[in-house]
Amino acid sequence: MSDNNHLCLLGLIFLSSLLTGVSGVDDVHVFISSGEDVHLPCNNALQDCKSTTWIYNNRFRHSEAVELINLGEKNKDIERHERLSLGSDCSLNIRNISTEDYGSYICQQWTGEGGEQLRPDAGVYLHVLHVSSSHTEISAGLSVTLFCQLNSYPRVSCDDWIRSERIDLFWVNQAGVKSDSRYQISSSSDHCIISLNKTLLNEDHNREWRCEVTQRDQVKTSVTYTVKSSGEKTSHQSVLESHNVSIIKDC
Ligand SMILES: *[C@@H]1O[C@H](CO)[C@@H](O)[C@H](O)[C@H]1NC(C)=O
Ligand SMILES: *[C@@H]1O[C@H](CO)[C@@H](O)[C@H](O)[C@H]1NC(C)=O
Ligand SMILES: CC(=O)N[C@H]1CO[C@H](CO)[C@@H](O)[C@@H]1O
Repeated sequence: MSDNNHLCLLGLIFLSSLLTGVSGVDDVHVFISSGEDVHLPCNNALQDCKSTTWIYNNRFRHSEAVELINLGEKNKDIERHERLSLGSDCSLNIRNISTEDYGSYICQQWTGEGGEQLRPDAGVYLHVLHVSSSHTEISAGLSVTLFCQLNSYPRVSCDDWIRSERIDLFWVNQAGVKSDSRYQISSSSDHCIISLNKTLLNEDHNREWRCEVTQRDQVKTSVTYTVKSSGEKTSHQSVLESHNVSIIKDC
């Protein structure tokens, strides 16, 4: 193992103890905004990745777990296979995250097809933040609602998970002031959607609004929206631009 890998492993252990806190189970939680690329660490990897299998679990969408990578080879039968790749450290890379990619990802090591499992499962929970808007083009006087949604797959019930992990969703204005911290939770036993809306007033145009997910008061990921007016009197066209800040970085 190279020094880099050591550092990475240490980082992940620190991260997982930080994020799981009370539960004591060393699953890793990764928060990411839609459209970004994500790197899911495999904490039980062996020297090469020929033993690595990645499984995806989201009972809300699939009745059974889906095998994404089988013994180091990508499963070409799945819809999103073009966005997936296996890193040299056996991590799972997913490009251009969509809101439907949230869920539980499990890294396993096997001796071969139908063989024995070499190490305990290593789990990663992926939580996806997505911001959308009621209008893509804005004319003067029109009120625009921005929607911010976190799609999650908690191990326990959604309400318990949010409370115990102290997850919060906020709209933050350009001055860094939090507003509208009341969010709505819709949940079933298998998934959890936390949503937060913000209606823009006229004076909010040309300003930046950021939706942030925090866990234990630390920002995990955020999406920034800038509402821009073109200044063209005849068309009154405005463009909604989005960019993002990713907090959990690749190893
Ligand atoms: C990312 O995915 C969205 C649909 O989810 C698609 O519209 C967009 O073109 C994709 N971007 C890239 C760079 O592939
Ligand atoms: C946000 O808007 C959606 C769609 O209008 C609505 O279903 C949801 O209840 C709203 N959420 C909040 C927290 O107001
Ligand atoms: C869609 C998008 O803007 N993704 C960007 C999110 O932020 C990361 C890190 O700054 C960029 O690398 C992505 O391109």
